[in-house]
Amino acid sequence: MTKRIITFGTFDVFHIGHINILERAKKQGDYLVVGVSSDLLNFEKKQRYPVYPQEQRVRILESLRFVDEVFIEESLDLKVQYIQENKADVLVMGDDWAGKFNSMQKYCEVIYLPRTPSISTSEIIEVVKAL
Ligand code: C2G
Repeated sequence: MTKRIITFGTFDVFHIGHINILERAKKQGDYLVVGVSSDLLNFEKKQRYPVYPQEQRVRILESLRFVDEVFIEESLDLKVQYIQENKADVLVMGDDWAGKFNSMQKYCEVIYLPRTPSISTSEIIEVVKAL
């Protein structure tokens, strides 16, 4: 049976940390679905709009060979719905979210993978600003 994986994130200013988590997420099963935070949801989470608009972030993710399907995540409160709609067997998140999604264990397996050290969208924005 096909094992379906789901993961979520903004994936703004796409970088190697994003590649690493998506590649490792795909290795947990056979089919990887990615929920990309909408521009508005990112504003709610981080009090700023992403650098890349959601249509571009979706296109970048869709072009990766280890990503099978992409949808827009409109709200953090719809996790259960997204997991069920996508028939996800496993939810994968970076360990900056460790523990935060344990309530989803009722619906699927939940795995937190270690983040890639020393890189983040916010740090890249700071570096570019300082140039
Ligand atoms: N990530 C990583 N290593 C980094 C940076 C990010 O493994 N150096 C992972 C994060 O842990 C996350 C994914 O890449 O699993 C996407 O990161 P963000 O775009 O920062 O995601 P975030 O805005 O935290 O959104 O519903 C959950 C949220 O939508 C997650």
